[in-house]
Amino acid sequence: MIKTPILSDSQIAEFQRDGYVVCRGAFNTEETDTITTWATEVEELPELPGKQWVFHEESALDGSDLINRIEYISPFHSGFASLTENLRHAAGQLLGDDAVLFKEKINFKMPGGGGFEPHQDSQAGWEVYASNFITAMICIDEATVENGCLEIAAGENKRGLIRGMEPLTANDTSDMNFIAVPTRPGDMVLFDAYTPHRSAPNPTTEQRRVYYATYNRASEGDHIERYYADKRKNFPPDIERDPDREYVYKV
Ligand SMILES: O=C(O)CCC(=O)C(=O)O
Repeated sequence: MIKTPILSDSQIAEFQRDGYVVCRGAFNTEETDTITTWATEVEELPELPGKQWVFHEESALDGSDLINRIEYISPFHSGFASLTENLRHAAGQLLGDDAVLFKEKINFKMPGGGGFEPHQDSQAGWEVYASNFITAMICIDEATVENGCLEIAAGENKRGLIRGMEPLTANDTSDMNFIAVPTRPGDMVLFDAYTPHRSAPNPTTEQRRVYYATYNRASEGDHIERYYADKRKNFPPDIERDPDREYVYKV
């Protein structure tokens, strides 16, 4: 059984100040072991059209094929389906409304896996679905500065959307202070869709898996199916791709 995390008033105040909050030990060892087993189960599911969305990348260490991330998991895994329900409460506390799942994924960041340019999640065109989102990140493997933990710019979410459909430029971030947020398995980080964040590649020999579940206000609609249908047109999972077409990752 995985618990339903409930945020304290001080955690909510921290989020309101910084655009993110780190909840250390949100899940105990037993719960974290369960989530880790589920992540392995998802990784081992057959990769088929119309199922969970698997994206690959090439290792910067040896050129081997790596799993970069797996999205759209809950329809095919009851454990993650229950976890998305558990996380809905904390997301709702920060949204000030009932929360509804918008998207979810596991970022694997295997040895040689790439990092993420500084961006706000809403830059990926999310504003057509809802006005803001809360993402809950659950740490599966220890995330360190060395293997590419999250780095977050506190309070910069107050600027709103800086620019759509491309990551932040060096000019945008020149006066931002990105703080490394190392996490241990079972820690949870919540942030909103305007909070700039980034992470470095993983040059180590250990993988760095983290799970992300993103929610919007239920009063702004349930968009998960439309979101993935829209995304399928421009950036489908690797197994569904037309070999003659070029697909460009934007944000
Ligand atoms: O997992 C990470 O290191 C960062 C992920 C991220 O920023 C994203 O998926 O938008």
